[in-house]
Parts: sequence; structure tokens; C-alpha cells
Amino acid sequence: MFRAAGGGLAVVAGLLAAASPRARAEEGPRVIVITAKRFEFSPKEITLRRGETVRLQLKSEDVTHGFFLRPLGIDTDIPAGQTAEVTVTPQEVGRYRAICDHFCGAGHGGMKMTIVVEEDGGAGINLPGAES
Ligand SMILES: [Cu+2]
Repeated sequence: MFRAAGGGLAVVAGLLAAASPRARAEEGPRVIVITAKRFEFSPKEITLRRGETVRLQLKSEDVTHGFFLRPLGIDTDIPAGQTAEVTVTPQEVGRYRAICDHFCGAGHGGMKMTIVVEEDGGAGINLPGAES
């Protein structure tokens, strides 16, 4: 007796695993959390890269604060106990000072932080004449 090997199921892997062009875009921008409370921001300094889009999550731990940085086009309130989000893509290298511009009490005038914008690629290398 011979038994023919019954037609084994040849599973043909089709092109089901089509590449998803959205995969990378969905990673989204880097998120940086900044905490605001009387009368300071934390951290006191953050570093961004020129041309990199980042999302700043601004969290108030007490009262309503502001977050104002004109050169980067940021001017928002941080409602009491809540989180405000701003998305920014810095275009100029430099050191910027963000201040609280919503009166929050006696130490309000000194409530600020620094945002450093570095050349993408870091390392502080300046190529003469490379500016476009
Ligand atoms: Cu304030």
C-alpha cells in the first residue's frame, strides 16, 4: 500500500506585510516636561537642537503661571494644577530666557528658566561661512 502524501498545505506568504509608511511619523516629537511652582521652573535649564520639533509639557503644581519666551513664539498660561502643552521648533542657536508672565505671588519677578538651542549635531563645531 502506498499512501500519497496528502496535499500538504503550502502556505504562500503573500505580500500581507506591506510596509506602513506611517510607522516613523507616529513616533512624534520629543517630549520635555517642565514643572512650574512658586517661584521656579524645574528643570532650570533645558537644551534643544536647532530645527528639532519638541513638545513642552508645562505642569503647574500650584497656582496659575505663565510661560513666555518671545523669540521662540511661546506665550501661554499654565492653569492652576494643570498641564499646558506647546510645540516649538527653534530656528536660531542661542540662550533664551523664559519667564513666568502671569503674576503668581511675591517671588514672581524672579521666576524664570533658560532654554539653550544648540546646532543640530552638537559638538559645538562652527563651520565658517556655513550659514544659509
Ligand atoms: Cu509668576
